[in-house]
Amino acid sequence: MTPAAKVLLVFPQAFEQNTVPPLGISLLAACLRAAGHEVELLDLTVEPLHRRDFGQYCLVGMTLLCTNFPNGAELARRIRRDNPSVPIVAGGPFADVCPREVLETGAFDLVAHGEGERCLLELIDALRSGKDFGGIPGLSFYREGKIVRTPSRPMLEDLDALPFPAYELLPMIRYPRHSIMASRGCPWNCIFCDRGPAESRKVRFLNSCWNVIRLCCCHALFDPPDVRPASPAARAP
Ligand code: B12
Ligand code: SF4
Repeated sequence: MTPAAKVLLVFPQAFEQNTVPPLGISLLAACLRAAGHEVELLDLTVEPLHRRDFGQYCLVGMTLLCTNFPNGAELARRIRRDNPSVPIVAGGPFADVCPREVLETGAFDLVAHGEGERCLLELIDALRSGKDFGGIPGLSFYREGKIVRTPSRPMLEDLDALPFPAYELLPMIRYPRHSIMASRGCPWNCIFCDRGPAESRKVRFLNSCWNVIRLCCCHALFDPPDVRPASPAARAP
């Protein structure tokens, strides 16, 4: 068991503000906290970047979309300049599809492919215990001047086992809407579509009761006047 780590997860500034809290890094934060780690979340589409000592983190992780890649790379370069020993990891749809473009910026150490929940925990364990991360599935990185990619990892089967997203770490008042995850995956194959790293052909649903509880918690915590149960089942006494 390695000691607890302090991790920063960032959604870099994009073309536009997020109108809902970023689900991916909120889930990753909740998983890290459940494992005893300390996490800070920053959604730079809705909040400014205040001065901070990036050297305090054992890892900085970013979600990259095509819309925030340039800003994410710029931020990673700034962090790298003053804190060369802090690993910077990119995940999310853009990093998943374009790992070369991300790694060639020279600002990111690693790209995480696919679902990040287990990958990030294993990576932090490896970094904290000084083990080689080359055996962790779902990563791309430079080794001996070449980009190597480790085998893909299987998708999560039991989505109900995931914790509630760590929305309490975000400025929830800045989002006009909330979202909850009901499923992952899509069985179809439209040629223009990149399903996203947390998706697969196989559809995986959350248990409906658990989902209704999540929805109610979300409203109760962040939007009390507007509690609208999603299904008749939720209105039962
Ligand atoms: C729902 C959704 C939205 C919602 C956001 C909901 C939310 N709560 O976050 C809304 C409607 C707001 C939205 C908006 C937009 N979206 Co959108 N959206 C999606 C959708 C359908 C699902 C995303 C999601 O929540 N997945 C579930 C979570 C759990 O997965 P995730 O975010 O990918 O995170 C996981 C992994 O990526 C990984 N991971 C993520 N970050 C990190 C970081 C680290 C360090 C690690 C280790 C791992 C990791 O681990 C996470 C957990 O497993 C995807 C398509 C898809 N199926 O993925 C498109 C998608 C992400 N959207 C896309 C786009 C283009 C947009 C918009 C630009 C559209 C527009 N023109 O306005 C905007 C961007 C908003 C912005 N501010 O930039 C594209 C991105 C393309 C790309 N290559 O970058 C996608 C992939 C759709 C597509 N195929 O074109 N979107
Ligand atoms: S666009 Fe993508 S997610 Fe939507 S139905 Fe087609 S394959 Fe599925």
